[in-house]
Amino acid sequence: VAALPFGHALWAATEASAQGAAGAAGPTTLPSGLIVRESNPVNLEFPFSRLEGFITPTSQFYVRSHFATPKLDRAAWRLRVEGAVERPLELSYEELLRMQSETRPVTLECAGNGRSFLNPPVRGVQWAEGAVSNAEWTGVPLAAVLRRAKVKRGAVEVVLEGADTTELKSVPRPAGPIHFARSLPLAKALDPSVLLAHQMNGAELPVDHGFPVRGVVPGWYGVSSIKWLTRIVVTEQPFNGHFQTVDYAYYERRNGLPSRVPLTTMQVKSEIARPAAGESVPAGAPYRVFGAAWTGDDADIRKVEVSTDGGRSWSEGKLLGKSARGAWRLWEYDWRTPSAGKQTLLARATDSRGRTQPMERDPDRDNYMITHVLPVQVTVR
Ligand SMILES: Nc1nc2c(c(=O)[nH]1)N[C@H]1C(S)=C(S)[C@@H](COP(=O)(O)O)O[C@H]1N2
Ligand SMILES: [Mo]
Repeated sequence: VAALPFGHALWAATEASAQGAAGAAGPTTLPSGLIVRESNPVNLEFPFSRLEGFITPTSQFYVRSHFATPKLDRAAWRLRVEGAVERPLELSYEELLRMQSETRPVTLECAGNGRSFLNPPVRGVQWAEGAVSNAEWTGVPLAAVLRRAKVKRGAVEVVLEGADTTELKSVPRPAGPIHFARSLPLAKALDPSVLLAHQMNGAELPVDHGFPVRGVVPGWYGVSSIKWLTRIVVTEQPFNGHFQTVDYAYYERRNGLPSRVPLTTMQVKSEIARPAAGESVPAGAPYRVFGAAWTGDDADIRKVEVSTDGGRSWSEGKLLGKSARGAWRLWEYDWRTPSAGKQTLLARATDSRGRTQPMERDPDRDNYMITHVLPVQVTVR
């Protein structure tokens, strides 16, 4: 693998060698094309090189589950709303569905997406580029449920808790089982775009995606979009649960002090779907480079620049469709391929807040938020 001007030689690896620990045989692929990263718990990757349309078909949407999948019964399911509220609630599935629902496209990206390209390797599921997908979600705004429960003055956060449980093995750990849970600051919880979703792409949620009801938090890493939602707790103190501050957190330097901060908003990022790493493309011919780009809340993608010469020169790609905040934007770039040889393609996105993908990995991000520009090496022949 050729050295690149910015000092990393990853991504160019083929699927098999990018697996690292998964071994030479490579991962299993399901009939839908999903790549099995782990089967127990279920962790399945969208084959990103098969990106076609704006909406990811449900059968191809990545799955990230930490513990055994809870099989919940619709009739017995209840959503409890408690804590710092005037009127604690217990909603049945029918009661929730009687409330006004909205439908919006939202991209979920796992904060560990792209982890297999880090060198040296870091802990966690070894995702390539497909722990990201975009679906149309239908659900009741969380804000409407919170209004019913009447949030007390002095409330600061809203914790969403799933029905799935585990006993942690690593220290520090509390005694006994814990649920998967994450909090949102009250202002984010009241943002009308945050949904308690009961449908995905026009059908009931599949069990792996959180049946019967999950949170969908646009613009935030997937971890906040709690599946198998059964409890909402409004708190008067910030929540410091395991998946809030120990895991799914990183060190941010504040006044020179590394401080533990929960992962929240997605960082600006683009990925090339085609050509795929290791692909051969015909020489001296037109080739449509194709991918997707996304960013965090309150911003849209403004441009995607593409380099087909390892970063020496850059040209603007074309953004496709319309911008939908919280959802990815597809893009393309018409490449006239050169004569035979190895070529390195790069894509770099910029959002409406002027934030551009970094060329270098920030080591403080440890095993999350992998957004630096990654090379895709292809053979022109
Ligand atoms: N209850 C629960 N919610 C969860 C998880 C989980 O393991 N349990 N995983 C989270 C993570 S890390 C991600 S990236 C998204 C993935 O959602 P998906 O499986 O529908 O793609 O769900 C989030 N919500
Ligand atoms: Mo995730």
